[in-house]
Amino acid sequence: MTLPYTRWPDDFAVRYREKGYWRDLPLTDILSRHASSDATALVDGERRFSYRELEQAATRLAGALQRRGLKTGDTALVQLGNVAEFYITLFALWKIGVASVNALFSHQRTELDAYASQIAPALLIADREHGLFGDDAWLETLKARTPSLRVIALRNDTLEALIDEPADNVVASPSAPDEVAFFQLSGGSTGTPKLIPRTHNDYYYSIRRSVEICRFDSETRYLCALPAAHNYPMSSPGALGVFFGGGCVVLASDPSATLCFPLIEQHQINVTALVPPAVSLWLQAVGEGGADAQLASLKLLQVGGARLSDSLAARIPAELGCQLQQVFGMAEGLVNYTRLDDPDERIFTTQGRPMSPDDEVWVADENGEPLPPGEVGRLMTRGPYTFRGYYNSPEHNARAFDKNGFYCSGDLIAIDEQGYITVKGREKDQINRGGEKIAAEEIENLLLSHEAIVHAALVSMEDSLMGEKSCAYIVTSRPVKAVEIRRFLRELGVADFKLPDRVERVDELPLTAVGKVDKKQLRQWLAARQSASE
Ligand code: J2J
Repeated sequence: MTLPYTRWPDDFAVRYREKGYWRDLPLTDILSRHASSDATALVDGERRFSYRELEQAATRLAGALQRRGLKTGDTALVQLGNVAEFYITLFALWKIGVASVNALFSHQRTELDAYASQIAPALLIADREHGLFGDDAWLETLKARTPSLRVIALRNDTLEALIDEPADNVVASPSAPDEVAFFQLSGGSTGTPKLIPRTHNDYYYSIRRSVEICRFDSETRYLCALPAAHNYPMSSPGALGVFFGGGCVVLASDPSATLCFPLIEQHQINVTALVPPAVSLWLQAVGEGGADAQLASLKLLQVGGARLSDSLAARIPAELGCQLQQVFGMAEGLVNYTRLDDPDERIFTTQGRPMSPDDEVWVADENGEPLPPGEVGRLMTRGPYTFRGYYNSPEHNARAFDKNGFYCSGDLIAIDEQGYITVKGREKDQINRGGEKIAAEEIENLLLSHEAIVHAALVSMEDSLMGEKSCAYIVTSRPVKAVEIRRFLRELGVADFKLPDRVERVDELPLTAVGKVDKKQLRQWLAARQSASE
């Protein structure tokens, strides 16, 4: 009936409740508290949903799934893009206590397979519009491989009919507030993507506190242009924060200026969230003239997911005509914000400070000892909405946490005397491609399954727009072209953003003194090549 997860120790749970962080309410409360409101909650293209309608649609879907035997403690694999059905499904599953993994729409076979094998889902909700589900070929493979799968509902096919079933005899049965509500996706640094159990209590607190800091309310009109399933546009404060406050979410399928600027004007959007490369493109679009008027209603622009350069940051108020808020968060929990009344200097040059008074954040040296303010080291954190362990991953957890339950995010940071954080780099073996995270090991393993590849190492290379892109260094038994490698990975079924932007064949990979691939050396080679070609 309940899913296993690493709990907070009892004394922490007591304290988090005493302080009012954990209120023992299910996440369904975010919507049901507005159930009698006719205010517009969600706009998806031509479709509009009031709070009442959204709540009713979620209840109908919950009932339809309940009638098909889904129950508390079951799990679901969900893959929906930025469409109303994403939220209808989210709330429907919370209502009946089914914990989902919400895959990104960019995910392909490899990622979905990895999630399905970790959670053994009873339910699959996906979209015929996705290449994988255009016909039943891969679905049949997935079904054969996933004996737990009992119910399948596809958007643009059978999902709509379920949402339209009458809401007879629906029994609200969310999982208990201190149990797993759903799984968030880790950016990852390991071979298989890790899942993050999020409880109702911890996630609801992170949303409420975000709403307070970002001052979301019924006047908020939020454009959701990043992938709706990602933790940032979902909870920081994201769409769930908007729903909590009674505002309106407008969906966009991507963050391009051509799509978003007209939506901002049409729907009088006053806040949105972007990753740094999208900011560059927006600045460029405004620079080309004529767009400023379209952005007139925009008051606040949140930027996070990857490091925003100080110079780009400083251009935002002047050129986009809105306030900047930096957001440094992670699906594992901890979220830092610059505050709305912070001085410009701090907003432009720091990634903010933790949102909760009970976020414990400190900087460790390589031996795990605390460093003084201002020094650069490993980010260590624990708190009322930071998880205590990846799902079913005892070995990885042993490395990712210290003995006191502090999570080591793999980020290298400095904290100033006022508690503000600047992100200085990264220790985890991950590439941050404009906010999209690539676990090097995952791609290296796939590369090694190619018959001609003997050794493989994926490293980041600097990119003026994306911040980072990926380069695969490979040792091969015969000449292989970059296009062949990319085609090979695509055929294995991996999200496009994980395909190496560049492939370098070398005779051997440099090794460190202990015999590991020397990625620092590889990055230096790349940097030298890039500066030579400039
Ligand atoms: C530098 N690096 C950053 C920033 C995240 C809000 C905002 C973002 C995420 C997110 C999120 C960064 N500057 N401003 O979940 O709720 C890098 C760090 C971090 C990792 C987490 C949210 N903001 N990062 O990006 O789980 O390396 O969450 O550890 O995808 O992104 O990635 P993810």
